[in-house]
Amino acid sequence: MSKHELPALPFVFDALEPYMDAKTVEIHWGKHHKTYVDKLNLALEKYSDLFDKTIEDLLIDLNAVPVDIRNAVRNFGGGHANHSLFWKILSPKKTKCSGKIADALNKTFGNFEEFKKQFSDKSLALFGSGWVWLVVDLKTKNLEIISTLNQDSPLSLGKKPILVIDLWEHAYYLKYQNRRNEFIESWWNLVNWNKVEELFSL
Ligand code: MN3
Repeated sequence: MSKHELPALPFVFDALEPYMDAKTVEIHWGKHHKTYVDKLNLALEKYSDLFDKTIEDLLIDLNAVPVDIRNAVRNFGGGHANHSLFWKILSPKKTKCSGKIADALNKTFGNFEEFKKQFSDKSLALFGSGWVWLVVDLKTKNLEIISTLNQDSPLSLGKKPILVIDLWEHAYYLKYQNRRNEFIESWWNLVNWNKVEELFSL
């Protein structure tokens, strides 16, 4: 049994400059993400046997979580899992979409540029705070672009996330203010396609 922990960043704070500034990364990870982890642990204290479950297992079956902490697990647990993936698929080094994921994207969307356009359009159109994802539907095995609001996780919808952009204002406001389109365009430079391929192939 162990509490959930804030995962170490796979890069230093200023590694994603100029696309994502050091201050934003520091606050986003060290304050926002950390708060989700802390509040998740606090909620689970009442049902400490749930510390045996991974955050993924908790989110896959929210109905198995006691009703009085279900919303806390959905929000804070979702926040923890979503951010953990968000950091994992960012890289200071430019990578190229290739291999199996490139083939699958071509098959589903026609070509990479069309995928990128649909993903960016959905990110721009999202109203309020939330996330846009590339997921594998666990039943059909198809790739899909979906959005979720607040800290909802695709895991709770029967989908496996392999790529994600955080569209809460805290993810970009310091550098981009209201220019969400510029943040989205910059974010593409940071995607770690090697990691996406790895998640896709699991
Ligand atoms: Mn965030």
